[in-house]
Amino acid sequence: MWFAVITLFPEMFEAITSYGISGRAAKRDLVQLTCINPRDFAEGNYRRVDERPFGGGPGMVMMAEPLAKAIKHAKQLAMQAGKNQVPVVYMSPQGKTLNEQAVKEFVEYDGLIILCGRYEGVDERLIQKYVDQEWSIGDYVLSGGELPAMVLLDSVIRRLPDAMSDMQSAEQDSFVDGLLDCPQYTKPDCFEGLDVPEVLKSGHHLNIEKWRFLQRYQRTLDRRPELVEKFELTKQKKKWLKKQDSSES
Ligand code: 4FD
Repeated sequence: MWFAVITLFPEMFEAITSYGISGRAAKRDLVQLTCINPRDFAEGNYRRVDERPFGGGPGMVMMAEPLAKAIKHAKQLAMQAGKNQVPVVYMSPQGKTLNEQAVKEFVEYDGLIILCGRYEGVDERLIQKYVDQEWSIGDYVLSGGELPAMVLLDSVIRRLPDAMSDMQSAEQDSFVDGLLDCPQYTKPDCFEGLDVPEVLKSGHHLNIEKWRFLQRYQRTLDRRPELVEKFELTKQKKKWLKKQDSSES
């Protein structure tokens, strides 16, 4: 998948291109990521990209002109790379909140152009003319759109076909089927007086599957009850839950 990121701080994206699953995907050319610095498209000796807001008030606003030129350049690069479906995505606290379903839908595009704002955001007219989608990573404010862009990139890249080994597998993650993940254990058998649950060492695959499902279901009920309401139970899972209920009382 092809990505262009419009950012005043291109070096930050080495976090994506150099490390972990996303770094490996970039090295294997499953991911092509280009950063475009709007400062390279700014005019004058000082190459300013920010200005004081009309109407006054604190902080600065990113100017439309250098961002428009940067986005046009990104679209040219996308075309040269043979990428047709490449929406412009703006990371902002005013956007729709990202979730696993939205991430799944991003994976279907040929590429993304991701716009990172700094200061108090960008001139609204740039958004009107050039932005296709506005997304947020949650209800809090950061100093720039770069970290949110990296969150989006990581979540999309790990879902690309072949980005993860069969052992890792995005299919198994929390949220993918709507429930939270189960507890995980590894060596040693006993850590500071806490034992690994016996069933996980039994080698009985059906019992392990049952235990893991009941753990996930209980955790989700405790921590995120609103997620359980949307979860569709299979016959097997209904049976497991019923048995548990009757053995408790
Ligand atoms: N919650 C998010 C995105 C960006 C950001 C910015 C307007 C501020 C948080 C546009 C105001 C961008 C988020 C930069 N903070 N800060 O996804």
